[in-house]
Amino acid sequence: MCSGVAQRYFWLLTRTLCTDPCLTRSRYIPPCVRRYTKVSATNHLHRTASWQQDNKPGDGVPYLTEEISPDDPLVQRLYKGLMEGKRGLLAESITLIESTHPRKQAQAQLLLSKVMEHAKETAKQTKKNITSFRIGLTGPPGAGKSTFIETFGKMLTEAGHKVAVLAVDPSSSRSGGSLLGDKTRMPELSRDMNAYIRPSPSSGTLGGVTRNTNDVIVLCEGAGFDIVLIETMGVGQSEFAVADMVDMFVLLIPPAGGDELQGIKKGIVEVADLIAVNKSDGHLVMAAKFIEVEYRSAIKFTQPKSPYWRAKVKRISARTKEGVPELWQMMEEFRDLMMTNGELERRRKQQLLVWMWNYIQQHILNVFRSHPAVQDSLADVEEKVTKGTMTAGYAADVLMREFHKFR
Ligand SMILES: Nc1nc2c(ncn2[C@@H]2O[C@H](COP(=O)(O)OP(=O)(O)OP(=O)(O)O)[C@@H](O)[C@H]2O)c(=O)[nH]1
Ligand SMILES: [Mg+2]
Repeated sequence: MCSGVAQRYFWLLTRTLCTDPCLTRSRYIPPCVRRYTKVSATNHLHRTASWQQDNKPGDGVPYLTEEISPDDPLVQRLYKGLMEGKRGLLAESITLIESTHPRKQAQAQLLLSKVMEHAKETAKQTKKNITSFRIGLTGPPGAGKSTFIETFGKMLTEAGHKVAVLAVDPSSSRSGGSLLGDKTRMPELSRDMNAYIRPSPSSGTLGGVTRNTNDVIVLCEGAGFDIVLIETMGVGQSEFAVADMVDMFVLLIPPAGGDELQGIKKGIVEVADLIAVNKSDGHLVMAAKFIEVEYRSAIKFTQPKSPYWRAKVKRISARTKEGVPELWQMMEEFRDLMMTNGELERRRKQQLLVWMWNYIQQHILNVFRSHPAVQDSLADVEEKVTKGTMTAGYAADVLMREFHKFR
């Protein structure tokens, strides 16, 4: 969430960058700037000018400058594989959209547009605008998310669904990923032909959620996966980002209170449509009941996200499977209700706009942060802010001024 100050400067920055040649495709760097490089006496000015030259028009959206044929052989092959629901080709397609190579990005955009076109056609024929169900799952480390996905996923594939699991892990960019541990906790599901488990991407933004996660969902659905589960750990900001890309958001908590649940942010309870209290088995049943009551009363004070649905709390055991079918019934009830009153479609449309602005915000911030003039002053300004010798607002002014001076 942006603070007021950050929003103010983001707006200023947006205005600035709208006239920035780096972001305007038709305007290249004026010759005066290039000449400036030659005559510049200081290293700083030289770096500023070369930064502008390096960031040629179209940067950040390189595929806009790449031309590929509409029947590009790679795209044709992947598209055919996706339509046939081949998991290997789905994995290859996801790798393609995660690539930062300009040509591959162009191919990825073509592939995505073909998949989306096909989805539109299917919607027209079946008269159903939404044929998939996107579920976000979050919970603190050790809550039993992997165990739950194994139980839940198997139950769904046995009922004839095709389930895709996308892991979004804020720690993956630092630790190299927790996929190995997760896959061993989902031994049956990872062998299931009707399930596809995608590890967390190695480079993360927004706390592990890459800008591609949205596109990955589209690909999974294109390959016939009608249930897409997106798992994230209840730390960082990733769960809020995930909540903006799913139809339903589920919070899984262990039967523990106080200190053990400190990792869960209060805000998550507010965005959850369903709270599952896991491990309600054996000697933990009493503790689970206690937590269930506690959360039921806590959600009474939260503002419902939708006029049609109030968050619910359900005790389950991912280990014994108890309560899991009933939890699925609640999810189906939610989906049907939201579908009938058109809220699901409205949410999805709204989410696309949220993501478009997320991309823009990220890109613009990157441009600002990587600017040499900003980088030169950053350490000093940050130190002053933390020491209390400069206010945050004034510090932002200083950095903005530096940016304006040499842009
Ligand atoms: N008694 C009981 N234990 C469970 C249940 N579900 C998971 N566990 C245990 O809780 C521990 C953590 O389970 P995981 O499924 O790995 O939890 P996680 O949320 O995926 O953990 P991270 O990936 O580390 O965030 C394991 O030892 C599981 O066996 C359950 O329903 N009942
Ligand atoms: Mg796990």
